Order: sequence, then C-alpha cells, then structure tokens
Amino acid sequence: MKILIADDDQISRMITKAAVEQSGHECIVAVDGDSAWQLYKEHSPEAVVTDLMMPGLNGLDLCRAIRAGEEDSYTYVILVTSHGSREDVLAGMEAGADDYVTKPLDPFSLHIRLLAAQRITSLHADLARYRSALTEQARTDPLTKLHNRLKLAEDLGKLHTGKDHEYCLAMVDVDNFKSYNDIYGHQAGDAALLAIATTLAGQVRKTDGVYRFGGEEFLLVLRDQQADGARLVMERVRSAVQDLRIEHLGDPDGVLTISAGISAFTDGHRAGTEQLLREADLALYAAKASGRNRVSL
Ligand code: GH3
Ligand code: MG
Ligand code: MG
Ligand code: MG
Repeated sequence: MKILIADDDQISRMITKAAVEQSGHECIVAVDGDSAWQLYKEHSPEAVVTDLMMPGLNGLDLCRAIRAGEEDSYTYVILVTSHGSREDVLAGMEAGADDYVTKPLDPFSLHIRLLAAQRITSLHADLARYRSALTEQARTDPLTKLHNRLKLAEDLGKLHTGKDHEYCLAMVDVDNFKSYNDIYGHQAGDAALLAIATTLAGQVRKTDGVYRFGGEEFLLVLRDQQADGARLVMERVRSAVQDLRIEHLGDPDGVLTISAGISAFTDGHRAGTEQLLREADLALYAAKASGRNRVSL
C-alpha cells in the first residue's frame, strides 16, 4: 500500500516511517496536518497513519476532511495517540478513524493493523469496481449493447447544461418490423436489430451518441451539427441500413429499412429536451406517413 504518515514531531515521524517500511509499504511523509491534506489529495494513499495532536489541521480535522472528500474510494485511517486516553480515542473514531495505536509506537501493533487496512481497502476497491460495473450495466441494452434510455436522459441533461452547443436529435424507427418478426421469427428479429444497431453506431462520430430508445427505435445525438448537416448524416445512415440487404418480403423495398425524424437545438431554437424529443418524433411520423425509408425534418 501507499501510506501517508503525518506527524509534527520528527522523532515520532522517523519511528512510524521505519515501522511502515518494515511492514513492506511505501511511505509519504507530512510534517503537519495541512501538508498531510495536500499530500493526501496529490497521492491518494490507501492508508493514513496520523498523529492526533498537530498544529494547524490536527489529526481529527484530517480524518474529517478525508471522509468528507471520499466518493468511490476508501482510505483506512489509523490514529497515533500520545497517551491513548479514552476521550482522544473516542473523538478519533467519531471523526472517522478506523483504528488507533499509542505512542511509543510498537512496530508489531502497527504491522497487524496495516494487515487489516490492506484487507479493508482491497474490499472497498472491489466494491467500487462492482458499483461502476452495475452502473454501466443499468445503462446498457443487453441485446444491442447500446446505451439505453436512462443513459440518454443523463447525457441529454449534461448536453443541456453546456449552453453553447448546437446539436441534433434523430429518432430512428425500423420500417414494418412487426411483419418482419411475423415472417422471419423473433430470433431473426433480434439479430436484425443488432445488425442495425451496429450499423448506426458505425456511421456516426465517436462523440455522437447512439441509444436504444425502445423496442425497434433508436435515438441518435449528433453533436455540433445543424439541421442540414444532420440530414446528410442521417441520409448516409438510412442508406447504410438499406445496404445491409436484410431480406424483408413484407416491405415494399424487399429489405429492412429505417425511417428517421430530426430535431435541432440551435441558437434560434433553444428547446428543452422533452420538446426536442417530441419534435424528432413528429418528424419521424412525417417520414413514415410519406412512405418510409426516408429522413424527415
Ligand atoms: P412502422 O413502419 O410503422 O414502424 O411499422 P412497425 O411494424 O415497425 O411498427 P410497430 O410499432 O407496429 O412494430 C414494432 C415491432 O417491433 C413490434 C415488436 O414486436 C417489435 N420489436 C420491438 N422490440 C423488439 C425486440 O427486441 N426484438 C424483436 N425481435 N422485435 C421487437
Ligand atoms: Mg503531535
Ligand atoms: Mg416503433
Ligand atoms: Mg417500426
């Protein structure tokens, strides 16, 4: 582990450092609470061994600052108290410390506590990984591996706080897909959705977003794009799907196609997210009404 030691007394500092190194850990050493806090932010150590009484930021303040700043990580904090008074220990634990040792420091006492520290911090690292995997899973559609509507809502929210962006939304819907399922079966339908999703993702820029909006509907976020540009992009996307040549005898084109409706967020039209989605949906409806396999604004 990378361990931060904080102590204003030079001799104590040397003793603690020697003990920590003897236990096989890497040391960062701070001469008071304030520099400890700076070094903590700079190095993100897995554990902190801190003196309780220090001028400026003391051991309790340091504990509280560490706990207040933690989000995904966890730092194991061991207090070093001069006399191990019950009040000191209680205050330390209440400030967020995990354990304490008393001065004069016994290297073995510290060693066994660092073993516990290692176990706890690695458990927390596992939890953080697990949590971030779950977060991602909750935002991913299992069939297409595209992001889902939950992620779309979050991303649109962020896009809307960045005031100076122009962007377009494109609502995409597969044409006559119900009859595709009826003719070729649900499994073939799933495979077709996957192929179309992959094509959509492959046709846009890395900075754009492609989401599975619902059953056979997808939503594209085309960033830094005005309506004319978005229309060109979507025309290319539409044509790429047609060029997959997935046979569909229930469709006038003989292959699976998509229709798309575009809405634009511009300086002159700073519509809210819901409004933009509604506009894209209306445009999609127009594309369907005028014959399908087309893009509408
Ligand atoms: P339109 O051109 O007007 O969009 O006609 P449509 O038949 O595509 O429209 P409709 O909304 O009636 O049908 C959508 C179909 O998409 C019905 C549903 O069974 C199918 N679908 C939705 N999600 C999935 C899926 O995950 N897998 C499969 N295989 N089919 C799906
Ligand atoms: Mg001190
Ligand atoms: Mg639909
Ligand atoms: Mg459809």
